[in-house]
Amino acid sequence: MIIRGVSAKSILDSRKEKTILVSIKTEKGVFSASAPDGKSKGKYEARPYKKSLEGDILALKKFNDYFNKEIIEGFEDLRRIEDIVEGHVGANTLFALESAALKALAKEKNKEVWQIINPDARKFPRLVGNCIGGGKHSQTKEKKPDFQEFLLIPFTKKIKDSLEVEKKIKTTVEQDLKEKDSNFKSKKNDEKGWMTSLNEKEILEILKKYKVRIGVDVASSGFYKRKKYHYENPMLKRDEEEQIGYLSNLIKNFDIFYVEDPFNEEDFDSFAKLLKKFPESLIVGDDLTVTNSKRLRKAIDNKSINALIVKPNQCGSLLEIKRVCEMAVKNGIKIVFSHRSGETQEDILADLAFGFQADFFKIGIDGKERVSKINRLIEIQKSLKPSH
Ligand code: 2PG
Ligand code: MG
Repeated sequence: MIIRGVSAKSILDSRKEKTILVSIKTEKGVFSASAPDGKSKGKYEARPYKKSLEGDILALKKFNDYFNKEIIEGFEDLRRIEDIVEGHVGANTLFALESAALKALAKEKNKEVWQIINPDARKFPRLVGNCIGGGKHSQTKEKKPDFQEFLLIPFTKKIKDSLEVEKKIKTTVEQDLKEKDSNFKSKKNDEKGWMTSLNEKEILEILKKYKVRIGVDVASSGFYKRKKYHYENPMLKRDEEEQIGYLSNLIKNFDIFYVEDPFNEEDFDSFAKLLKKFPESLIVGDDLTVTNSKRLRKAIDNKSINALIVKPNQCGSLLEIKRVCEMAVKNGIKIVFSHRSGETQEDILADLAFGFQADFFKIGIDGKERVSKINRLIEIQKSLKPSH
């Protein structure tokens, strides 16, 4: 496949903030892909743009003539694209560019995007759905939970059925919140999780009655300052030991299956202590590992996690994502492909999650930007039906 031209422009994401859309022209047509954007970003994530979105658009324009000298025949040839733009664009731009290239390549080869990554992929990830939110994703002056996300993790064979389970529970949870939270206004946050003034214990008390596994994204780097976790609901500070104690009680009392970023992004040791106590739960790195193979290596050496978040635009390079996924599989670490809080209707995340054989797919339960990706996963599952 020969790339005849590359162009980019800015579009608006689900938060009405600017993000990049990249288009690639080949003999077969024009193929576009856009990048999401986060709000509770890890300190070690790659920058979304080198200097600015506009600067990256100009950089791609400048390199336009270099692309048509390269022949792209398979996934590994993304290296040729990376060699051209490396150091000149940020992770959002690189991810959108490589995604558009994969779409073009899939068309060229008359295949699906996931088949370009791994034609033998068969296992489907379990959905991890955001039901109630707080932290940085709920912009409000009123009280809110300090934890960023309360997640539902159903287990059904069909993705379609898991989505139904999530939707049903989320609707009933609205009634629970109406009863228990006098400030509740049926409002949703950035990821379409319910906004509530309840705190994490009160929320978990509601969720524990449902027949589904429960997860939380503590996103604790967001409220860690001067060696303490600064809780606001209720107002109190916890040091490392107290944070371990508090989380251990929650995991025990509410049978929590999935715990993301329980500690600050530098604290590999506390992650390891929690994992040692709860090897049956998933202790998940997000800001800790930022889809970066060096950070993952450190987490593995320290025995800090048994699951990790993969967010393509944390690093931008699909080749690095492949390295991260291979390292995870080799070391028995579960892979969770994840959306960002600012999303577009781009659905390639589903192909990537399936192609890289993710164990979990973390995504909102409603909103067109989230549902487009679940629908794509359902479509892939339907297309493979005879063998299932
Ligand atoms: C997270 C993500 C997605 P953001 O912390 O896991 O839920 O949030 O995209 O804001 O980094
Ligand atoms: Mg997270």
